[in-house]
Amino acid sequence: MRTSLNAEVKQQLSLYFVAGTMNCNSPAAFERILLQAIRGGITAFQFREKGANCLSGEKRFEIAIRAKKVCREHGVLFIVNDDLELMKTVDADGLHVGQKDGDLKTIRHETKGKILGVSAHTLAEAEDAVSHGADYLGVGPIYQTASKEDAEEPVGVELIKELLMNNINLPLVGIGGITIDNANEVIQAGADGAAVISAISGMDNPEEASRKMIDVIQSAKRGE
Ligand code: TZP
Ligand code: MG
Repeated sequence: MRTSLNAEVKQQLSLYFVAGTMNCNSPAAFERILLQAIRGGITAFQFREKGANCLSGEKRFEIAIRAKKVCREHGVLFIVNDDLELMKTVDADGLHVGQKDGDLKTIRHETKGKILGVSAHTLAEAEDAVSHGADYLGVGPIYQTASKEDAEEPVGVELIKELLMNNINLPLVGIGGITIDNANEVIQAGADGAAVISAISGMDNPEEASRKMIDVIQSAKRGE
């Protein structure tokens, strides 16, 4: 059961777009960019509405519902960042949590039947997430990022290699500073996918950026 879920999740996490309205300047731009990213071929989306200028309450809920709807219509996985209640209310496919987002045992219990992703920045954090039943790991920041205020120091693709050498066999998604120019390196190191904010949301043409990125990732996965 774990193994087949793993294989499916590995494919679904190939190009994982992460964003909230604050990454896109306005709620309207957020919805437009998400649709463009979907048209470009993203395979998963994480609704990460946090930090300065983020929406709360009813507005947050409404935009999450619409984002989930458009993801579902196009077969894109819809994950909510660090908001268990929102994940449940909108019936998302899963939840993503960081190291400071609460007790993993409780979170795993509360996300039964859903995909649980956990951010890991060291081997010890990865092992802890595995032992608590995480379904995939967000590994990073791989490179320097400007999109997360409290980001840890970049770990490089070496952490992905280290996790694999230590038999961490959950789906691994690199995150942090990943662009069209280095996505190849992340997949070659053994990651199953790349998660990006600015490489899609910060582009003039998010659809084209997504298309080029998924092409690079799929080629790297085929070993080309
Ligand atoms: N977690 C680790 S780095 C990061 C998050 C949410 C930000 C990634 O943004 P970008 O623009 O793809 O570097
Ligand atoms: Mg968090």
